[in-house]
Amino acid sequence: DIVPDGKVGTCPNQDVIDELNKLVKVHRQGATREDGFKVGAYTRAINGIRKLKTRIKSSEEALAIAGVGSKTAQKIMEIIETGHLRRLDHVLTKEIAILETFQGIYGVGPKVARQWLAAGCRTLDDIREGKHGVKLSTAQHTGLKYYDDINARMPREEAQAIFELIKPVALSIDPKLFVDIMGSFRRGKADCGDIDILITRPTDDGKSHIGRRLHCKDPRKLTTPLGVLRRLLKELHERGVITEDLNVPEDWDDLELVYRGLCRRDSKGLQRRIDFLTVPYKSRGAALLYYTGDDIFNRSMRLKANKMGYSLNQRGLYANVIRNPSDRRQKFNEGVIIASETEREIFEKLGVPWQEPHQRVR
Ligand code: DCP
Ligand code: MG
Ligand code: MN
Repeated sequence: DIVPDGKVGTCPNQDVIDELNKLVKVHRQGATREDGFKVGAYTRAINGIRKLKTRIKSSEEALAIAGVGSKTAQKIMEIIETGHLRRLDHVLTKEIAILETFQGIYGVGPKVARQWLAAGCRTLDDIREGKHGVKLSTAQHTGLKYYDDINARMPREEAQAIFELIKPVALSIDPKLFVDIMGSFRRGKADCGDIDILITRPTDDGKSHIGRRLHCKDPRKLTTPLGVLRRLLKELHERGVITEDLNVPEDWDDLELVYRGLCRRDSKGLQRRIDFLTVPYKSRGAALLYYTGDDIFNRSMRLKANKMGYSLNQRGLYANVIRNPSDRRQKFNEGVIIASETEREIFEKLGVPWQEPHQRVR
């Protein structure tokens, strides 16, 4: 959930956007539910302001912007009139920067970062040296070790080259696999934060990527002894393509698995983040849609689904979902799947015109 920096063209209210973006950063480090709401509110306001062709002149004008309520309108006018927000003078921007630095460690979220700050840690060296009683998980330790590598984005050519080391190995395990790159790569971005690989397999011959005949719990009937993902990871480790595990599935005996790790192109390459996802063949459309993103596009598709009384996730589009009237986020049942095999079906059922992956950005 990155706030767009709006570098496209010249925006007549760029100063307002810049100040509100600082507020988003501040509240992103906040601990309360209220902070979460504010991140959402200011992000929506920023998206509304970005669409304006003229300078905001009055609070009425500010209030008329989609996503702007009375409190945000007040802030907008303060920026228009004084050039900045006084509130930002009182927040400790240095502490915000420290929290952001800590969260650059893989496996560290806002909560842990705040704990470390409260304990007295200020730098990555403090963390590295285990000052103030800091203890790292194995994944966090690896995250810290490769901090700079992991926080650098890679050119898409490198993502492509690494994928080309992986795909043939996967197909040599089972030629019927579907293996492809999702995420920012599929959206055509010039650089990628990580490599997201989706794996599934048609079940027309009664087999799946678990490596065993469907509905058969007998290990002697395994077609690939370790299951496709496990065997693939083992081979990629042996070839030095995968270098470190970060998050490994607990139970491999599932069609739906998530693996997170590090990989590299060759011994001179940087350590890059890589995610593998396996899904049941029936869910492939919904999984493609979800893992292609981007996250803001996904949010708007989910919102559209909810407004139509449906529910959308990486498994499918569901109808007849009964929600708690006083808390719409709470579902009383799962509903029935009405689309999941292709992305197009899901767009159609939602009444959203087809968008190519590269168009799926906020
Ligand atoms: N996703 C999502 N919501 C999240 C995280 C992920 O909808 N909170 C979906 C949309 C993303 C996809 O999963 O596009 C892959 O997640 P990444 O974090 O790898 O994001 P991207 O690949 O889009 O960007 P990056 O280049 O930073 O990896
Ligand atoms: Mg990605
Ligand atoms: Mn990813």
